[in-house]
Amino acid sequence: MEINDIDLQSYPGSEKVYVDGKIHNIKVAMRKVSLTPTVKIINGERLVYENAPVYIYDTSGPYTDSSINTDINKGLPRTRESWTAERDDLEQLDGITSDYGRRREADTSLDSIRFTHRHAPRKARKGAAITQMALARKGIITPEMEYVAIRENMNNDMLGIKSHITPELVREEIAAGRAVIPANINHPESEPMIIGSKFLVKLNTNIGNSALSSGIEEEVSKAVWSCYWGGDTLMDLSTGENIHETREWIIRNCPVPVGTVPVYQALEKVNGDVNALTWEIYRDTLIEQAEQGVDYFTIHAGVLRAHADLIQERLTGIVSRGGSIMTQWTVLHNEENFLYTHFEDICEILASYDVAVSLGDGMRPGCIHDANDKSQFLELDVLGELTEIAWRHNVQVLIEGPGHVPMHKIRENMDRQLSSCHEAPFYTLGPLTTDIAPGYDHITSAIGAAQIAWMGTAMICYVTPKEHLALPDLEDVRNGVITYKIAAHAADLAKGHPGAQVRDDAMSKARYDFRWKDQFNLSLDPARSRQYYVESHKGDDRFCTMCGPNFCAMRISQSVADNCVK
Ligand code: IRN
Ligand code: FE2
Repeated sequence: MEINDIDLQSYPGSEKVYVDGKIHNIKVAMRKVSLTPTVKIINGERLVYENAPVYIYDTSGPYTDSSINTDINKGLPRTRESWTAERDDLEQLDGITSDYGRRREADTSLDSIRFTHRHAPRKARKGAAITQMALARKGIITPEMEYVAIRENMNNDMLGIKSHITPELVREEIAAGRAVIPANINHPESEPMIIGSKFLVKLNTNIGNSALSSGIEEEVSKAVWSCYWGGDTLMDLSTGENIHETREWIIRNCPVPVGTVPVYQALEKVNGDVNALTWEIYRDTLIEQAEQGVDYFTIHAGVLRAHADLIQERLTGIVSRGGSIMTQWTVLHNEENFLYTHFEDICEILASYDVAVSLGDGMRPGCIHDANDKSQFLELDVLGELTEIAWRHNVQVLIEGPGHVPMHKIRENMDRQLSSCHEAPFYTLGPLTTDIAPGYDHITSAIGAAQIAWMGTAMICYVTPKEHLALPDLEDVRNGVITYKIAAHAADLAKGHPGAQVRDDAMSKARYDFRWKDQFNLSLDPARSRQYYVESHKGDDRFCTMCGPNFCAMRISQSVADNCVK
């Protein structure tokens, strides 16, 4: 499928609305779903009750605003640029200082697809502390902080639901390191979002070409598509050709924060030879990507030389790509991991652009057998050490977690993460709760993701049905995102996030009223729910083919209720 085939206007009954900030001159995007009225005939009298619209947290960006012309060759509007335009703690660079990616691609004659609008990147002035964490610690509520506070409260202001989520709470959580707003100053196309256990559970999607498949167009399509279905952040895990250019296209067209694993590109630069990797090559890659606008980096700095031998006790060794690369490097060189020894230098670079660090779990278990073993938890302790270093540099931190974990071992992961990593937000990959269902690993993992999110994990990394089997296509991305929206929302309900239940209640009422269109429009996947209904529809809207006309319990129960009114 090409990007043109994606029907981005296909959320029926919806319109894009914007809520104004009270502190800053910002407009927060939401999706408003208008509902039809409830109609009842009682004692021959026709009674009509209006149903209030429902506001939905919206990650689709300008693509679903019919008043904005989007063109992937030009990129999205650079809205956030004006928020920081006046700031004198930032300086404009003359051009891309780290030119490696472009030089290399010039050789591969990619001129025809070269991105048309390049922007000179910005950076913190020497000595200036510009990150969201630095500003929060100074007591400043930034436009980004106000934006996420409004965004998290979708329906609450309108419905008068009391919410404790205020711009001041956001500031406090960022200052304490318990929440992260990934917002590189060089990614002004992105709409701010927050990752922290007091906020809505977020989901990350991974896309990226490998050496074998996927072109730039296709990757951009997947990025837009994943945002459309509800992906809160997006990681570009490309490893093949044209990494720099693919990423440029994705970032310029992406309304959500973008993450990467920079060691993948560093390894490309030495043609896949782990032995030839150096700190200098890695450092230049960090700068190159930070200037492009990557919002968070997965950095496997907790993989230590001393832990390499422990993997012999495992059934599936190391399953993290970054973790395996760095472990191999420490063994080949018989030296400590340069990401660990240079962690202070890394933090200095990240702080200049406000790139958040997502401390990689290179030792995450890759099977049920290896869950919660020694190497996994030793690494977690190292991540806790690194968290404190990053915070000293005002760098925002996420902690990555497993992997494959059976249900009875999930709680220990959350408890240990909280105590080892000083309450920095936890970001887990599933976890998959069994190993026996390839083809269905979006489900094996969503079971674990829902549980760990309920326990306080702030972001869950999606898994698609193709996990362990193949590179996901657009349909897999859609199935993965929706499955993870379910896990995240189930956790939001269980955690009592203010207003989370508004959409469920509206759906249930529509179901009880047989307002089918409203049910489709309120659902996570309107197209699919509608399709299933329509396919077997028998002409009467007062039942579906599941129970037929005489056995619809809701219908029977309604006539009981209506008779009581008489
Ligand atoms: C998330 C939690 N633990 C791992 N992840 C994600 O796994 C991470 O953010 C990245 O997107 C992906 C690949 O990481 P490895 O295999 O290089 O560790
Ligand atoms: Fe796996």
